[in-house]
Amino acid sequence: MINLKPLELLRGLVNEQLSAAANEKELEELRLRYLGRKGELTAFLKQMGQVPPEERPVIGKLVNKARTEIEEMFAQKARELSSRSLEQRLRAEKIDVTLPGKSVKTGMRHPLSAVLDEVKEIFLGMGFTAVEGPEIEYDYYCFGALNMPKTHPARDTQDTLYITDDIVLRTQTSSVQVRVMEKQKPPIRIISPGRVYRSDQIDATHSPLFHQIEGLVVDKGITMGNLKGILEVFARRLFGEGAKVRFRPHHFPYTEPSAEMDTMCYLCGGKGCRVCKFEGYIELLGCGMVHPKVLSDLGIDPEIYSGFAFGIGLDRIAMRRYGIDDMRLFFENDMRFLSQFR
Ligand code: 2NM
Repeated sequence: MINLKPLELLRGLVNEQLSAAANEKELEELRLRYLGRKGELTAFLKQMGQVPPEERPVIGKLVNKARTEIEEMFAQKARELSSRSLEQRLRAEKIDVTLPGKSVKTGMRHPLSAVLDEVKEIFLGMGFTAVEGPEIEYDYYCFGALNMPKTHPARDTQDTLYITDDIVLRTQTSSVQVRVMEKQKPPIRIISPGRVYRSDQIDATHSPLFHQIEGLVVDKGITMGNLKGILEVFARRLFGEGAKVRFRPHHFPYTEPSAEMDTMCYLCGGKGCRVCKFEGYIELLGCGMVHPKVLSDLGIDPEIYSGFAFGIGLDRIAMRRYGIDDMRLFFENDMRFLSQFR
């Protein structure tokens, strides 16, 4: 008869030593000691040969049960260790997801660029093409070709910045349109955006550098009606479908007739207030039918062709659009100002 007592002892011993095992290495050592080929349990099982055949089913059952239990103890311990090491790793690799992230600084459009893009988009949508030209310009393109001879007051050094006697910083982008008319036969339908310069003292509403977008249409049969239609649509696209405009007679040397277009005051809606100086309307742009002399001097026959042109100051539109009361803010590159236009 085989003594089953050692099997009981073995089970207790394994249980005790397993609880003491601190890591996978110690566990593996124990596994070899008890379950390995030369292990103690294996040795015990080998004694089964000595058990008389009639007792084998009963003894075998008990021994197998003990083995299964011991194996399960090992498996249980292995699970414990692996979950403990996972826990340790999670603790060690813990990150604080509530820490504030590093924000990526993205740029933003300058308010003048935003307004320029908006105005450009409106005219490009009506079939205009944008053309650019030099900011340092011959006075011929800036004045001479625009019906402003040497004696014209606009050419006074009080108003214009001169590089040499006949080279200036352009005072309007009409110079670009002269260059186009000089080279290109009608039909012409262009806008010319860009920087322009005047010899002005800097204050809240004046700057020696400012921004313009001018437009020019030359073709057969162009009338003042076309001018009014295009510019009214422009005002509605810019300020909303309810925008009201009015045209007032004006004078420019290069257009005849000339006009200024106003939009109804955004603050008082036409009643009159401080913003519109009790006019009810605010000036938006200058415009007119291109003077026949300007056309003919550039080789465009005014008996066949006619055209209209307009000039828009972007800085003042941007000031109105964003409620900015000092033009100098546009040019000082102060991030506290610029970062408000995201
Ligand atoms: C304005 C107002 C009226 C204008 C005229 C021309 C050109 F080249 F065709 F003669 N370009 N732009 C023009 C007309 C500009 O700005 C206030």
